[in-house]
Amino acid sequence: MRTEALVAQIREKRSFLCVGLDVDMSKIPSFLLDEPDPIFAFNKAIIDATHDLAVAYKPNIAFFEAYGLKGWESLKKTIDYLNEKCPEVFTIADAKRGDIGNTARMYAKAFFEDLNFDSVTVAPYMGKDSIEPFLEFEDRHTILLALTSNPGAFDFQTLKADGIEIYKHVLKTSTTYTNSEQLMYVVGATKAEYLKEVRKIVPDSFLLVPGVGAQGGSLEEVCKYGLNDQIGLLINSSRGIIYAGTDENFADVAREKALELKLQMEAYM
Ligand code: NUP
Repeated sequence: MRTEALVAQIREKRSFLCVGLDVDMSKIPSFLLDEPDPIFAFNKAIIDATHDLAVAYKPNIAFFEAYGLKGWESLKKTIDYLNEKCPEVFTIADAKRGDIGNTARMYAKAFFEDLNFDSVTVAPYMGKDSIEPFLEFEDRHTILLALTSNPGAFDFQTLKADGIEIYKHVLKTSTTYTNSEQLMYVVGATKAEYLKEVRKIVPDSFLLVPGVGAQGGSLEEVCKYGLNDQIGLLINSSRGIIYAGTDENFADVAREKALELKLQMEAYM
């Protein structure tokens, strides 16, 4: 998907909500466990209930890999369903890959060609030759981890090298890569005040912002510092939406939570 199409969808839906599909079998309503594919049944119900409110969906690959071959099949069914049922939404494989060039190219093929995701998250630690193979794929986006939402982000990402923080090096250096216009960046909602600095380096880039809801990040703060004139934000909530309800009406409750966030976003647009 091209960035223009994403921006058009945001303006039409008046939302920049990303719903995270982090399916944990121990947390889904128990009646779904009788389904032949409980993970897909859960995702389908969440997608059906929220796709007019959300502009992006982000399955976290760990939650599928944890269930082996069956989990991978559920992932394939989920992305196929998204691409067929709501082709306008932006899809994110939250896989946090990163490896030497020829291996990176295989990761890119897996997520862009085989599974047909619009984007994939990539860890920048291994540098240019581990990232550029993802950028070779036209109309796909590569979402680099810049400043993550977890406490451990301060172990390395905010340390200084040559006088500036490592996350700033990630932002600055990556803008010199071939096809860097296809880059987006992860900045955690729990680090909203850093968005001022982030926007000085990448004023126009889209940012994927996880960490509102269960991790305690503030939507208001993120919007205050992160919005740009193309909106430029995809704000993710996973547990706060998908596990808000626990019984037969879980999808309706998920919709209510998604609507709450969407209405707040609309007010900031
Ligand atoms: O910095 C990051 N923080 C984060 O939580 C980068 C991420 N990709 N994530 C992911 O976003 C995390 O792995 C999970 O899939 C989602 C946040 O979920 P929740 O806290 O809204 O439940």
